[in-house]
Amino acid sequence: MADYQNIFTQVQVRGHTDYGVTEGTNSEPRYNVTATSHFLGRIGDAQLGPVYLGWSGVASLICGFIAIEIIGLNMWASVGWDPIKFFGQLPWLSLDAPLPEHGLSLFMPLNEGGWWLMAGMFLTASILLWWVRSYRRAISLGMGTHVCWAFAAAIWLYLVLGLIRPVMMGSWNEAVPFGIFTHLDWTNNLSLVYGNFFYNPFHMLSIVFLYGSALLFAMHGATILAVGRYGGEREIEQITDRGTASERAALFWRWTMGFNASMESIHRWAWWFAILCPITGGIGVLLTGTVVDNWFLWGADNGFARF
Ligand code: 07D
Ligand code: 07D
Repeated sequence: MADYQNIFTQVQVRGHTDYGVTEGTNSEPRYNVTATSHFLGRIGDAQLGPVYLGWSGVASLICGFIAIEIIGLNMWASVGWDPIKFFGQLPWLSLDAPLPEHGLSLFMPLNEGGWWLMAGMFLTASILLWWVRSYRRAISLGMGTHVCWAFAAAIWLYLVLGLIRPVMMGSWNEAVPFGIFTHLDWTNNLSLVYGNFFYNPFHMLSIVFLYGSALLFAMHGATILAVGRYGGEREIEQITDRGTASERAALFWRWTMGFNASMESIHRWAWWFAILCPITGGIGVLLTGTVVDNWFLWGADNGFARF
């Protein structure tokens, strides 16, 4: 008899490596090193690999490695090449954006922003190449490209923060530094210098979608786990049949709040909430300093900020 397995059951499948489908368009070469892990089996699929190695993935990893090297070596140099200080002070170390006098120049002394610019170019190339990889793998598997477009939404915010807004402001100095706490200081400063981000309506929207994403994620995850005993995660069988886990899940929400999403629409809700967080956020950052100089005063002018 077929058994339902979930995180509380003990069975771990250990068979021959499953290489996945090979027919049609998705018979691309994969790096055939595989392993199984008991720990991974507890949180997901126990099989590790095979991984597809394509030009975009390899190029992305090389660019990412160069960016991390430039950032890391600059940080290490900043503590006199002392390895203990490097690890001990890592969260506070930083590779800062170019000095304001260099404007949007592409050539400047390395320690006045040249290294930052080079690291930024490699990091951006790495992220864009990883996007290409995710797009090509999706097409190759005959899937939609929803994951790639969601990733593109995050890349939009990243590009606004480090490229588009600095270009519009005429200075690389506007961009984010590479550093753990320094990028938090930068975030706080941007809010302070431009009159409090809480009065930026696109910051408000971005927070709505951030909090909303967490709420939807909790509701959906909890609902499916709650009908796990009826096989709720086997979505296909659940869509048309009456009396299924899905029907109970839907009824739970209809009885609780009068409305229920469908098995398909809940994933559209999740996708839209998630992508709208960085999309609205990017708009809010782009307007800052370019169109609006002080969000509090802008709020006062528009009737919602009060002195
Ligand atoms: C859980 C997926 C895994 C990803 C992780 C991040 C690096 C960076 C590089 C030392 C949810 C890997 C981190 C590779 C190492 C160097 C040079 C994703 C998950 C675990 N931030 N931010 C963090 C980035 C911005 C803000 C943490 C990146 C803006 C605040 C981490 C970017 C602003 C807080 C981090 C970026 C901003 C953080 C945890 C890029 C406004 C925190 C991130 C490329 C949006 C939190 C100490 C995480 C923290 C935090 C990375 C941009 C604000 C280091 C890569 C400029 C307020 N940010 N951030 O879990 O603990 O994300 O900081 O744009 O409180 Mg940030
Ligand atoms: C950063 C997208 C880019 C990331 C990419 C990933 C790698 C790593 C990983 C190897 C996160 C690249 C990954 C390179 C490889 C491995 C493992 C997405 C990113 C492509 N705020 N605030 C937001 C709140 C305040 C400020 C957004 C809350 C203060 C600024 C979000 C509060 C001040 C900016 C949000 C609060 C301030 C933001 C970010 C509360 C001063 C932004 C959304 C409760 C601290 C950013 C419009 C996001 C934005 C932003 C939340 C307070 C400043 C909703 C909850 C008032 C300057 N804030 N904030 O998805 O978009 O980020 O603003 O107080 O720029 Mg804020």
